[in-house]
Amino acid sequence: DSFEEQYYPSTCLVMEAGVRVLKRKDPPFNKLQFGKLFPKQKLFRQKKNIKTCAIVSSAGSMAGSKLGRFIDSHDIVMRFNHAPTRGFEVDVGSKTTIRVVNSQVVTKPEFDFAHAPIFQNVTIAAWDPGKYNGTLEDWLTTSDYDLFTNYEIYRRRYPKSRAFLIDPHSIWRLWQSLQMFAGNRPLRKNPPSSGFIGLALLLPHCPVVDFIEYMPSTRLNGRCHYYSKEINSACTFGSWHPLAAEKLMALDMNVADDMSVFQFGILRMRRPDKLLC
Ligand code: NCC
Repeated sequence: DSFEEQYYPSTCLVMEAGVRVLKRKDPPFNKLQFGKLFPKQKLFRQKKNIKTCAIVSSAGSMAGSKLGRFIDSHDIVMRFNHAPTRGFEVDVGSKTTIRVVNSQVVTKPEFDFAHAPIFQNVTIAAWDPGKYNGTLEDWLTTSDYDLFTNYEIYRRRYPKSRAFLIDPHSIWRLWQSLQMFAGNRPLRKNPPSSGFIGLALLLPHCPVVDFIEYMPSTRLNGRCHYYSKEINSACTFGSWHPLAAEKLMALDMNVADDMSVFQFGILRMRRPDKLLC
């Protein structure tokens, strides 16, 4: 019937965006000296052994969650930007496998991307949206922030590191998936938040993804981050990123019950079967 014709699972839409990291063989980087900086390794070490993944949002309402042990029980733990674990272990855990960082964090001196311990001994996936219809060549000169300089410094300093750049085209494809989900409500043409980019990057690698405190739970406290005192609800509901649309789409992908989502703050998503999409 007409409902079935229209309905296409959101998980499939997110998978089809194909959010990915740039590889050496990708043009134009296969011809550029810069491309030699990209790690030869895969994003994750042993894909077959990955069963569960946790994504830890930086929301203020992570505070008091006591989900640290639960988070650390996952095979992969994803965090964002400079969100700390030290001092917050009970609520956010201590394990970090991968950090998704935006280009401000790579660039601005206060984050000290090339030296700060928080960015070492973890996989890094850095992103910058570039222009909506820009080529990858354009991106190298018109990125929002010049993440390339510090990326190069970092990679030369730690040649064995797994530090990747996310393909900006794949970020805009994810935006398009989001717009498809939102239907006739036009989204502002700003890239999704690191949280949603991270989800799309991780889902193809994980049969089960638990996204913690992305959908605001009953712990909602108005704070922007669990690691700062700043009160700012825009961090939760969005002002620049299309955050509300992202969260509605994530809720549409969720398979956990309301108790899990709204009391504990855990959204659960399953990687869709290839036959489904
Ligand atoms: O705040 P930020 O995000 O680092 O948070 C990481 C991800 O957690 C989810 N989140 C965060 C706070 C909150 N109250 N609710 C949430 O759901 C979001 O999914 C978010 O993506 C970013 O996405 O990279 C962002 O980065 C910050 C900032 O650049 C870094 O923290 C470095 O200081 C941006 N803030 C500003 O530029 C002022 C934010 O808009 C997006």
